[in-house]
Amino acid sequence: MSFITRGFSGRSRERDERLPPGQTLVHDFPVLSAGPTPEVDTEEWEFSIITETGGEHRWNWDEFMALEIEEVETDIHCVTHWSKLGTRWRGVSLDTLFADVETQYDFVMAHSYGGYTTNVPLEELLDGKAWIAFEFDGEPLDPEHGGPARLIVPHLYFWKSAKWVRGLVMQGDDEPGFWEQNGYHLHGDPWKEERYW
Ligand SMILES: Nc1nc2c(c(=O)[nH]1)N[C@H]1C(S)=C(S)[C@@H](COP(=O)(O)O)O[C@H]1N2
Ligand SMILES: [Mo]
Repeated sequence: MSFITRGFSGRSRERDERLPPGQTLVHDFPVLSAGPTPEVDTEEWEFSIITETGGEHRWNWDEFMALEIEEVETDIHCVTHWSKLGTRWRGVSLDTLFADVETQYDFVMAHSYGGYTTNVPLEELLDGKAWIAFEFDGEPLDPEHGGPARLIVPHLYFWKSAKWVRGLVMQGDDEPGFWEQNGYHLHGDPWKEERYW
């Protein structure tokens, strides 16, 4: 892999171009959790995708680790106005996970250990736009940041990136998840400032 980090030490104009409107750069990694950190060890961890026919695709930790693993370098943007540039992750692409999934439904509800949910259109998860990540910055993902594994959907506000993710359920309608029921935008594009509704 290459270690070219754009932005950090780059010219400030490039940095500014990577910051969506209303965002401020941080260099630490804030923790934002709506509740306590669930304890999930990899022995009991499972991840599933459930379709409208009840069809279920399920992976335990070992099966998951046997999938194609990708390195991802990306900027992340929280609706509370912080952004972090050039974050490095390892994980499995949603394209890989959806390869054998047959569904007519266009929406996904992500479910986490601990009960958190968030809704995302399926097309926002495919074509190299989302991963289930288990490493951050070369280390196993910290429990407080969603370890053992979390969803990352970096082109949407970071509340869509469900920590401690345990599964995705296909949905016919774009029903609101946890924060969306509490006033956050259904979609959450940081470049359009889709913060609240
Ligand atoms: N399960 C779960 N996932 C979650 C949250 C949460 O409270 N629970 N918070 C969301 C919000 S609002 C943000 S900004 C990011 C924060 O991730 P971090 O704590 O790793 O910075 O996780 C998102 N995913
Ligand atoms: Mo957030």
